[in-house]
Amino acid sequence: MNSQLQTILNNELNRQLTTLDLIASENFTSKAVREAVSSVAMHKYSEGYPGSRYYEGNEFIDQLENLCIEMSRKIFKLPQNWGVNVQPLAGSNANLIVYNAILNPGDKILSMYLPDGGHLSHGWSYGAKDEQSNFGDAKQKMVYYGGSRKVNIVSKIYNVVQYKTDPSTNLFDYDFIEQLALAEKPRLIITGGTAYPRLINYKRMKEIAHKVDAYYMADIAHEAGLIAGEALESPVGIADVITFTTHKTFRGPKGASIIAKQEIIDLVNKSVIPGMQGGPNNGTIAGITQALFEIDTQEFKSYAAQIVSNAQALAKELLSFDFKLVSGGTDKHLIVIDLRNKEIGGKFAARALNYANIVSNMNTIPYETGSPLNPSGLRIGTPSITTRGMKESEMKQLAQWINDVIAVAKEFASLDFNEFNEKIRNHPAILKIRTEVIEITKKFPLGIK
Ligand code: DSN
Repeated sequence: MNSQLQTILNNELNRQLTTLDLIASENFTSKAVREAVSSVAMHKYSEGYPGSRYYEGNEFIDQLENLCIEMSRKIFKLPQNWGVNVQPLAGSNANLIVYNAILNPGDKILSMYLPDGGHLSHGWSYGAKDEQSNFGDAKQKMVYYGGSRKVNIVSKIYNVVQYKTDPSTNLFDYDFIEQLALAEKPRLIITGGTAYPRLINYKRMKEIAHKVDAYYMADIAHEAGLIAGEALESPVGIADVITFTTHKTFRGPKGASIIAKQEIIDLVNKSVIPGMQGGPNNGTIAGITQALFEIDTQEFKSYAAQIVSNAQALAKELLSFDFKLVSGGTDKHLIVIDLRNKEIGGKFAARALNYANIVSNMNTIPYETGSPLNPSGLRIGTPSITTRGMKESEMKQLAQWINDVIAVAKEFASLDFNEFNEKIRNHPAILKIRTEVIEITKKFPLGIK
């Protein structure tokens, strides 16, 4: 390998080995998954589907894709009349593929408000509001009609209205979502996203969608591994269509899949090719297949349950340090900390933690008063540290470090960000924690060298 490239990759490997990854959407794969991804499968073009390809030489790639589909069916316990498409290149593509399959341009989508934990690919625009709500004052603030700046392609193509969480609980208000759906009559209702720490009532959402003759799509990108590992309830058999990525709790390579009733999968298949993609990444499909075999073990079920136990233990410890958590805690793998009582923004907190080798990301919180580039929240999650083998007792130590880093960082939180970096980067208290974190990473190694 080119030495310059090799150096970059070695440095990244060293970073991964010596830091604690709390980014809720990241994980570490097995050697077998990485070998499958980088296998000769990546060389092959296979536009089309098994048995019906545009290129010759796909007899083994057909077997590969069929195996991936078969394992997906097994893992997600798909009913006979449901199908799978394993070709989407990423989660955002998977969502767009579904919209392209079942909607027409201009159709209305009702999805979760992005700053509350939705996702860009569920539609996002901002700027001057171009519509007004007909709801009374109490509920007015729980609807978002978007703005004139259509920053995501989904908002350019479709008419997107968003529901917010209840301002007092940060939970979904299903009665309100129903009221909104009845008023707006969307063609598609979406749940899921990046930062909602609580369970979603899939049955209720389906009832709401079907009351207004809309499709219901559950985007389970974050929860797919927890659902596959039977730690959380599954929307299979409830939602009309389900999209997910394969690299978060699922612990596979970066990729995505769509599962749905067969009549929707027939439309999805056309939406993938010729609609939106060319040849699938067959290396990725090989990696997803290996990940599915790993999920099909008792060990993975224990792993999925441990992710949730760890997140709940970490939440409990953080509460004891007077951290405010969005919705008060978590039912799954992620926690959103509202830092306002700690007098430090998410950008500053995340950077200070990074200097202590604890990697997280700044995040908006419901009813955000900051900005997306300096929001009031910090999102953390337990999939990666659980892959390292950490358990509840390590969560106590982790909460202590987070508290100590933030206590130091808040002293400098009113400085300009560059000055803040200078003060924090080599602050003795941060260096001490960094040394301790490096020690614990040795005790819980990744085994990915
Ligand atoms: N980047 C993903 C996440 O962090 O949740 C969403 O796209």
